Amino acid sequence: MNDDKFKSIYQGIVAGDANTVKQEVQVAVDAGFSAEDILKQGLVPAMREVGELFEKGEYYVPEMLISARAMQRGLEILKPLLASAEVDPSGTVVLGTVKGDLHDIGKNLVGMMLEGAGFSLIDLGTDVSADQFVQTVQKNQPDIVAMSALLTTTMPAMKTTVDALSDAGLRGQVKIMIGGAPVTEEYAKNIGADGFAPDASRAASLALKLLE
Ligand code: B1M
Repeated sequence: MNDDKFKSIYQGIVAGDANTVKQEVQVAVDAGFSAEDILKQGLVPAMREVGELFEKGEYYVPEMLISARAMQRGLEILKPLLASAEVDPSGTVVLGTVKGDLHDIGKNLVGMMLEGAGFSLIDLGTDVSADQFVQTVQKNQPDIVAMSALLTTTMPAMKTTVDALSDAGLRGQVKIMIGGAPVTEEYAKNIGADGFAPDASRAASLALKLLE
């Protein structure tokens, strides 16, 4: 259940009203609410409801897309607050949503929190193939490869990428972390990743831990 103080943000996302979301997020920031509270109590639960409406057959893909756009407008305001790193670079992370998967809101949040934790970020976007991950690791020598997947059907692309990094002789050079709604700790272990995080803030803590 969302908190009353973020009701208009919540309703704006569910209704796909980007202007209201943008305006109300700014109002909440100006009123002194933390970016994390606005995100966790307003935006994220609203997207959860959008998913539930889709499951019930009350929303279709266009409604999900419009709500996602409204959420992106709110995130644009929160981004500088979430990613206000005041520390030296902790390392470099290559981030992407795996092949076949176009969901990027959670991945973008993970990127913001990583930047906030002081990481340099190479964001490859969505629908990223194993080859693209391999080539980016060869070229940029990051410390961590971070993969997101939101569909049960695209999760296997995480294993394909882990295997491709091994085949290219790069597995020993990078840590691999994964996440996304259907992903679990157990799955991470099964495919040979180094870690799993259930949300964006824990993704940042995990990344720091992996480099200890
Ligand atoms: Co899609 N979709 N979608 N969708 N969509 C889901 C994921 C779904 C659960 C909806 C549902 O049925 N309830 C369902 C997946 C079912 C499944 O596989 N189990 C689904 C489906 C079926 C589909 C399509 C197949 C629909 C269709 O075409 N018939 C299609 C697939 C397209 C494709 O990718 N090839 C599709 C399309 C879309 C849109 C394009 C319309 C849109 C995405 C727009 C965009 O991202 N720019 C969309 C949306 C918006 C959703 C829901 C409603 C919301 C996703 C979201 O942004 N959540 C989603 C339902 C839901 O999740 N409740 C749904 C908010 C975000 C903050 O959370 O992404 O989970 P999340 O990220 C979290 C954590 O997971 C974690 O941290 C984030 C922040 O805390 N995390 C990581 C994420 N990545 C991480 C990586 C890490 C660590 C943590 O380390 C590297």
